[in-house]
Amino acid sequence: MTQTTLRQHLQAQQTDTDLMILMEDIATACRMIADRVRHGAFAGVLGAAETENVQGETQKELDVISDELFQQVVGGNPSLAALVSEEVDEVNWRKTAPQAGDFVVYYDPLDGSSNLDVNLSVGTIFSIVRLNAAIAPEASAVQIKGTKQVAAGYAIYGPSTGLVITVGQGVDGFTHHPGSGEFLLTQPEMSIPPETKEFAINASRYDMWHPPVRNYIDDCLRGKNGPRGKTFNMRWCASMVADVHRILTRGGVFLYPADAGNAAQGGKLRLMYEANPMGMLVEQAGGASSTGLGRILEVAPTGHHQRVPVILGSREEVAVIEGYHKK
Ligand code: AHM
Ligand code: MG
Repeated sequence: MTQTTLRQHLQAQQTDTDLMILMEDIATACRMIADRVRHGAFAGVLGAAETENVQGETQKELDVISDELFQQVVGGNPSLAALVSEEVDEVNWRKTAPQAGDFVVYYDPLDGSSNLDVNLSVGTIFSIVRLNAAIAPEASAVQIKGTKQVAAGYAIYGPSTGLVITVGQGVDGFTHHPGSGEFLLTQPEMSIPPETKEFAINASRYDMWHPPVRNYIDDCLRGKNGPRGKTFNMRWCASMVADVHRILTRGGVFLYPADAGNAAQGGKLRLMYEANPMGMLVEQAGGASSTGLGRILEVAPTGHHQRVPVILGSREEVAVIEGYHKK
């Protein structure tokens, strides 16, 4: 087993010290969230809290607990300008006069939390942008394109706790080592095969899909004798972290398109703390991420809880799906 710790790895990549400390704070928050998730059944916190988040979704108690932990641990970082959380309506400003060099962290403290009571993998997703100029602390100031991310990643709370990160130099996977408490490098240089025969989509929404997505899936399902000329496998975890982790490990494509049921909102998944960080990770691993019509990282945000269609994974398959959209 490699003994490279998260810090040693970030130092080897010559990561700026402020960014390294911020990433370590995020890793600490994730370790603490992992502990709460693991003890959730004993503490009786796997159920719904009596609240809704800004998207009108019922919050799980652990959603709220995870968000509080993240705020406590990461919110104290001295280089942090603001936190933007899936669970909190307003931008959480940590500085009254953010300066060039300060960071904005966008995060989903517990993604896939509908899987908690059935004991499937969930995770924490984060995206980090560094300000290149002083800003006034207004919500519009955090509407920054995904191309400006300096780092992104997620923690996955599964059979083991993993941490997958990029600081723009490829993607590396770590596993929490319970004895030492460290995240140790276990999956260096993760890369996504360009081609695949596996897709992930919530097929119960078939009736609501727009023609490009329906035609693409129909053609995949026709197998060897259909237009794609190969048999496809299907997976759907209903937990984006788990689906993306599989794609980073063995390839595949993930789709959560806009459809007749969610088009008014722009899709289901959120741009700034779900699509952008996963998009950066996938691109850094040699894959592609698209709305169907263009690169996710190029979407100009209009709100910090904005939703977008998400198609990501093996780059040749993403290009095929974009082709169905252009037809
Ligand atoms: P959440 O942030 O409220 O957990 O929602 C995001 C999750 C993703 O992890 C997952 O891909 C998707 O919602 C599953 O949606 P569905 O329940 O429609 O399958
Ligand atoms: Mg989420």
